[in-house]
Amino acid sequence: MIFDTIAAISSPLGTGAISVIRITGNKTKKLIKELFDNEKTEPKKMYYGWIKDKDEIIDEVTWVYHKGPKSYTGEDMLEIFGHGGVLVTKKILNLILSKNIREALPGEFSKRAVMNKKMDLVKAEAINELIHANSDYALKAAANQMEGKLSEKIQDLKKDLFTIAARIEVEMDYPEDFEVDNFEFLNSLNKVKDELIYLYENADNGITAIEGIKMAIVGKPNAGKSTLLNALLRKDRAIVTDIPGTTRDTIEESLSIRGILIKSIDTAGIRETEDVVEKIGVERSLKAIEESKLILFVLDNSTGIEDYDIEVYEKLKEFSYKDIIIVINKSDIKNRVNFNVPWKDYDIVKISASNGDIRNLEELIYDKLKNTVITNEYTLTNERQKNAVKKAIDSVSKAIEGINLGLTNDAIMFDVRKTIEGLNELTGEDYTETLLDNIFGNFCVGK
Ligand SMILES: Nc1nc2c(ncn2[C@@H]2O[C@H](COP(=O)(O)OP(=O)(O)OP(=O)(O)O)[C@@H](O)[C@H]2O)c(=O)[nH]1
Ligand SMILES: [Mg+2]
Repeated sequence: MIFDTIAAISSPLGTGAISVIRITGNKTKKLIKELFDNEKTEPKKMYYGWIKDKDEIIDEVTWVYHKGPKSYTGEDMLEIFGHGGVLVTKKILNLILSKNIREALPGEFSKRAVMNKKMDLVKAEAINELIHANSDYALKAAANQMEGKLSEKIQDLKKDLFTIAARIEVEMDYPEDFEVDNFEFLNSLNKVKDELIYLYENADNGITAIEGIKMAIVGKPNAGKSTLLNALLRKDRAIVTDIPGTTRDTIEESLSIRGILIKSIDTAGIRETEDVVEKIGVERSLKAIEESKLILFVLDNSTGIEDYDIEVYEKLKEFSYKDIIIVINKSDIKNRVNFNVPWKDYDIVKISASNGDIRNLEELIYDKLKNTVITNEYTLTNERQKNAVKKAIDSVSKAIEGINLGLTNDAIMFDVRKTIEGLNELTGEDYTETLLDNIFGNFCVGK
């Protein structure tokens, strides 16, 4: 496919040692001659020289030319490594753009790589997920997928489906000469279905590893919820005071507990109140509970169980299907009252948030969540992939049902083809411009 020539700054824009500018498209080779005093264009060799705009020196750079199709995008490509200043890098880009070259859209290099069949969509998504990963499990999930085993598996399944389709076709063309072997078809289709179901059922682990797990910190005012958020983050993010009702709105922050990405929400203390602002805060706290998978219900060791705690407990009853941990905070203070937690339905752990003594809580959270983020090289990592596999499962199931019901070969063929289409959607072989724009629109510019 032939596209126009595009350029972008591929390194983060800021002051640094080196900046990278990338160009791809068929004007690349001509551009090298226009930009550099050194015109050599032997591929994959690093050259050194100056970039000048007429007589004005812009930067001293190195560059590498990649001749298509042996490049990231599959087209002629140029990578220029300049000194990492914002202004100088922008100047180089502007000079390139002045030569009738367009500035690249986000992810456009990777989009071209997919359109030029240098990689499939699954791998392109994995690269993007790898770049954005901010926890070990997310990184592992992305790296696993980037390795390409999932793509290979999909190609194998497609091969099986093509073989079945070819056999059905032969039978349709020569019905007298061939006997339909339903048993063999069913066997192959069931094998494909089982493999797809395995992918589908494990997809949530990949999605959770990448997207993180929502965790709400709830409890009565002054229990120490904001102090706990700060302790988990190891920084002073939320305002802490001894005045009950300090946190008015929910505060969401990402953190990592032993490599698991957690989106932690500090909430306003839950209590009956006439204060309008606080009331809204309480409503938002309840919404945070609804949205979260894990809930930390914080109690205050220094006060013992109070009516406010009972109020929170009653509210949480509706959510008992979620993971709930009762956290007894301020365990550094000797409690004056007899402290017995009457609720035995949840795990209980003692901490002191203000002393940073939260290790046992972190261990418990890790134990509860670790099985939800374990991935392997076949794990899907986003909803788009999961939906495509679901479509394929539905179609292969229909094909199997069709054989069992003795439907015509035509009808079965239709569903086998639909299954292949679902898999093509997964790997991006059947793409629409809108689908690719949606996906690559979330990428960085220059990737
Ligand atoms: N001794 C002791 N004090 C704590 C601990 N955790 C929090 N505190 C104190 O308890 C008070 C309330 O803490 P916050 O973190 O603001 O409590 P909160 O639950 O966020 O309160 P609201 O936002 O009002 O609902 C502050 O004075 C904290 O310093 C702890 O582990 N030990
Ligand atoms: Mg607070």
